Amino acid sequence: SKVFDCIVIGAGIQGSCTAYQLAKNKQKTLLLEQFVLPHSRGSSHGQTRIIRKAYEEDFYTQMMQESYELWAELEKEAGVELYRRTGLLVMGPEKSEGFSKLKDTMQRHKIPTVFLEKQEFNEHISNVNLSEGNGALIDTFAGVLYAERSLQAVQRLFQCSGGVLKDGQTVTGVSPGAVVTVSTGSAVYRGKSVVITAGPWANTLLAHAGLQLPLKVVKINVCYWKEKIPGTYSVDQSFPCFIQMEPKEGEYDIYGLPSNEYPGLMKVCYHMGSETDPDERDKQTDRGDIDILARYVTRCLPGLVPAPAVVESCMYTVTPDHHFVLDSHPSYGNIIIGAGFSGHGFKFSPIIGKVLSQLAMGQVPSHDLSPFRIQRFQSQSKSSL
Ligand code: PYC
Repeated sequence: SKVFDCIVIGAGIQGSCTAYQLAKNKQKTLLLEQFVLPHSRGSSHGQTRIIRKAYEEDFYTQMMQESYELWAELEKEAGVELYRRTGLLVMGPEKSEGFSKLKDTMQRHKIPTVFLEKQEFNEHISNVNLSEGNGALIDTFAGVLYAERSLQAVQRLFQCSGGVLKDGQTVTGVSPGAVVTVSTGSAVYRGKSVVITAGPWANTLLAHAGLQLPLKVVKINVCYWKEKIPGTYSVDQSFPCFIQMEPKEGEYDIYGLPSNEYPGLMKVCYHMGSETDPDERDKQTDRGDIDILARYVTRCLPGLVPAPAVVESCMYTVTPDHHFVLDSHPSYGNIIIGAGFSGHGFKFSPIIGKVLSQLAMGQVPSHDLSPFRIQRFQSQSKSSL
């Protein structure tokens, strides 16, 4: 049978962007997806995601500089709007390490930012109560990515560049070698390299190649809250996206996006969930996160009814340090892994696609990937590898 230059396993946003980069570079590329497309069973569905440069870590802010350029290129190539600028309001305990680091990173990289004192906050941001002791800033070029539209656009561009996309193909075997053999229930494919971007199924796939990563799959309750007065938190009223950094000790961030997919409903979610088997996602019914959100909405977003009107489901695949895995397999250099996006990878997908494609083509990646190496887990937990 035909040997592909590369087989990408998993057609979520990371795999689709990787496959597109490969096809653009004239690589004969096969993109495999276990479910029939489109679907809502992974981590790339839903209408919107946040795009921002506001990060604590320099390496994410730096990668986002190029990611914005690649998103703009994609928009042009696809001929559809993928990004809408709304700004991002970040609120967090003023004296916390996280909020100070984020402020420093924004300043060091000269990211256009507005710092809001309490009085300015009250003047400019209506219908939000800033928590006691919290500081606030606005990442002015942040906004919303149209997620599902982006995924479909990238897959379309991939196919227009000569790429082969096969959905409804569950991979049942990966045999390493100079040419890697990938088996599905119905066919056997061969590739000079393989990229595994299987999201919550990363470890299921990696088991075929003798590797397990310390990944935790969690179910996210994607909650939409009704505006008491329609339009209060809408993009048309210039309401921004927001991130509330850890509202309380031991809690995770809360984030929100102005009403969009459901007019009159605003998306406000908790940045963590309870562990789940990705094949049995809907058996996880924990709603502890919704209780935290309801208390936050009551306290800080008084224009919303404090009980979610719609709850949808998504999954995060979380690493112990919440940083991605972008690396080659430690024993097989032609098996490339993109995993553990920990609920904040979508905005990076064009740049992630670029660096994973570079690894698959045996090139030196154009970004420093040292924060994303598999080796970092070895000192933490030898037994998990
Ligand atoms: O990384 O901005 C983000 C984000 C928002 C919601 C989930 N991730």
